[in-house]
Amino acid sequence: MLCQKKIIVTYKTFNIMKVNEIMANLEAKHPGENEYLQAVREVLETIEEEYNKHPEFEAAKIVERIVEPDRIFTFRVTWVDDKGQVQTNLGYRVQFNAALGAYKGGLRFHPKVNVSMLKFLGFEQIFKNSLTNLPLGGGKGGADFDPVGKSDAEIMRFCQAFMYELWRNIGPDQDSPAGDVGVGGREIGYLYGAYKKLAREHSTGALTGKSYGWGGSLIRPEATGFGAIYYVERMVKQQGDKMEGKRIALSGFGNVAWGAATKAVELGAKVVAISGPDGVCEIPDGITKEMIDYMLDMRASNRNKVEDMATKFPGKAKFTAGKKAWIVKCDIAMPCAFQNELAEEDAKMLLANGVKYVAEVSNMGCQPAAIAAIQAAKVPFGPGKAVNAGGVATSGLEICQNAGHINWTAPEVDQKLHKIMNDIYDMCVEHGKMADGTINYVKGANIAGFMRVAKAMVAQGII
Ligand code: 2IT
Repeated sequence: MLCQKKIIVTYKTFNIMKVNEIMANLEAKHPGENEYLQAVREVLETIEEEYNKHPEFEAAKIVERIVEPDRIFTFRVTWVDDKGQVQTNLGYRVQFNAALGAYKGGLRFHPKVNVSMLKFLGFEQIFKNSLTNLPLGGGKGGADFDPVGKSDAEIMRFCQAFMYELWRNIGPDQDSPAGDVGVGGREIGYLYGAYKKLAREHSTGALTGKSYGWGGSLIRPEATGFGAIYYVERMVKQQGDKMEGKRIALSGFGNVAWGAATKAVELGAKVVAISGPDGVCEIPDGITKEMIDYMLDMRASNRNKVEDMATKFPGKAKFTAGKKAWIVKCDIAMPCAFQNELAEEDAKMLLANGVKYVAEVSNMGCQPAAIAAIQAAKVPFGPGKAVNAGGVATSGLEICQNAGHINWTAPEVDQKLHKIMNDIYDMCVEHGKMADGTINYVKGANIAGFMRVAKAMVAQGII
């Protein structure tokens, strides 16, 4: 009797996660890795209650294990520019967690890339990939290489030099990178060519986002944006509302914003803003098919200027330098560019202008104070790891097609993508339903994503 009591007391006292203690340890161990610490804190705070109902998780120290990557590769990438000068960059691959499958996640080429950024992205990727219900572990990589202003030949030489190092650590059953900011179809082509030459095998599943015709999947380029709109459509329906006629402000003008704009227009919504590092383009009558096509030219030019849209379509798009997309009055705000791009003051401006929904399409696109302000105003908020999961989900479908040596048609892939997004949405509702009937999509996504990984880790033992 006494003994039993003691066990219960011990369990209650020690077998629970203490977020502040864990965060204090991580802050001491990884000082200055702010994005990574931000991403970890958000997940731990929202899963804490559910986690503590599972003593088997704490017994296996799941949280302490899941917050540290399995391993990180850091390597020097040296290449020769068009002037014949030798350039050196830093390349990385963070292999974060392989409980559910081989490591999977994009490569980001951007001058600000560092370990903290890739650890936050890799950490988010674990739960996002879990939400897709496909056998995908979590990883991320990239380099502090700036593609802006680089020639096509320079991009190719950089991708080849990057692969000299990375090729040994990737493969369809080991780790399969894809694109992210600064890495699109062209870069994946050069990366794959180099991989194939070095590895001496045509192993298409080693990279995703390939072009159609040599292993790429139809709908993969559109998938992140399409998936985001499928998710937002469910958020809108949940409120008894419809997409038709909604004014949408998107940030960025890259692959993700392009896909989202395409599907939004198809559903009868109006995209009234896109943006870039140079400012915002307001499009009062809504973006047209020609303008959406022109987004691809803007990306291919490597100029990184949204002003080009206003120059090409005078009278239709109005450029304002130095401002964000959030100054434009809209019903739905969808950050599609970079982490922490939507700050608290942006959220307040959106709310003052009557925004009805906010959905992150970029990874961790909103700052914590912005999310808090949006949620406090009872405006439905969709978190990136759920909203943008269509991209990696379709990468998973690309790997399936590669493994089976088959190509699915565009409607076949789109239908599977749509089902995956609907399932993710349903899981977020199931785990995010609050006592007052509202849905906390952040909580729902984190719990649903975490549970699958944690159960797999427990089942696979202490490794
Ligand atoms: O953030 C992401 O999910 C991506 N950049 C896509 C990753 C992938 O492996 O397709």
